[in-house]
Amino acid sequence: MEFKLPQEVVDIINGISSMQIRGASKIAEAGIKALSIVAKNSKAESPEGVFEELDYVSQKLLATRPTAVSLPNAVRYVMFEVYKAKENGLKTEEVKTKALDACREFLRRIREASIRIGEIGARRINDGDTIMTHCHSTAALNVIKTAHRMGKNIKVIVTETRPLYQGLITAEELEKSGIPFTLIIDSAARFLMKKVDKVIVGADAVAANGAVVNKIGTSIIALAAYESRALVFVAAETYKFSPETLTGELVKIEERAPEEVAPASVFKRWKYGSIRNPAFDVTPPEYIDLIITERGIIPPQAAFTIIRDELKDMPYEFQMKYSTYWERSLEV
Ligand code: RUB
Repeated sequence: MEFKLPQEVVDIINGISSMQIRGASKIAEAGIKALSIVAKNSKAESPEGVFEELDYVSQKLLATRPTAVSLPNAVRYVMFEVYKAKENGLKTEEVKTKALDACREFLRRIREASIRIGEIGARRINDGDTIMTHCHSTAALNVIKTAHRMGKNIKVIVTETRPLYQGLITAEELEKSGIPFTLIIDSAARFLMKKVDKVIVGADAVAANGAVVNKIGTSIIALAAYESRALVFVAAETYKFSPETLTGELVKIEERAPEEVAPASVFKRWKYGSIRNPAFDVTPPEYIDLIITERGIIPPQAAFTIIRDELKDMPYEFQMKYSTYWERSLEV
């Protein structure tokens, strides 16, 4: 069934796919906002109707970008609450209320997790530490900002993060917070690693074996840190752990347009050449010292237990229905 989505929801869907809205937690937040707008404006006259409308927007949201697991986890949480309400015989308006309550609850979880990660992670930062970070991660930055607020004297090395330069967003935030930083090109990461005590990055997904999917280049930085005996910390809310990886799927790595890497006027002339532009890569658990979650610090090998707790009583088919593993049409 097709529905006419409110313009604000269409804008969110387009905003995520065009990366105006970006970063795993911001993407989840925007997805939840879209679901709550649909629930609020729903004209459905049956519990099934409410479920179908929300399912429709969920599928569109899941078509936007495939890698940040925060989005399917957020969608799945809300849809499971709506599904249970419908199955338990609640009335139409009550199902809508359940949907809105679930949206509010997940938003609260996003906000609280972010603050808690800052507090927990900051305790592991020492006075005088030099920290390298990659891309722009709200969670990683919260650790750095909280450590700074605690009075720890820290310096940050920020990679520019080609091709879209999200490192500049990080640099601007550090500037506003009065935290000393140095911006470097991505390929200078190993050259400067000897000055680094800790690498702190965010995550788009954490797999059941503790591997971390994050912005392309993260795995090279982790490798250089390992070689140089600098510690690697990943700041990741528990809603970034991927239940799909427990049931055999791999996290899908988004490949973006070649125009982000080189001008079309150049590569369109090439007879022999092509461009690849993977947006994320996978850092194996061996190169990660710890993952900072809002429930505490865990070794990457404990990722499985977080995922198992998240899934609890969710039916397998339901879990699969809201996985980004499946191809969907983005057309709205
Ligand atoms: C962003 C990125 C971030 C994670 C975590 O990639 O890789 O490190 O999403 O971010 P993109 P946060 O810019 O392609 O979305 O901690 O803010 O959720």
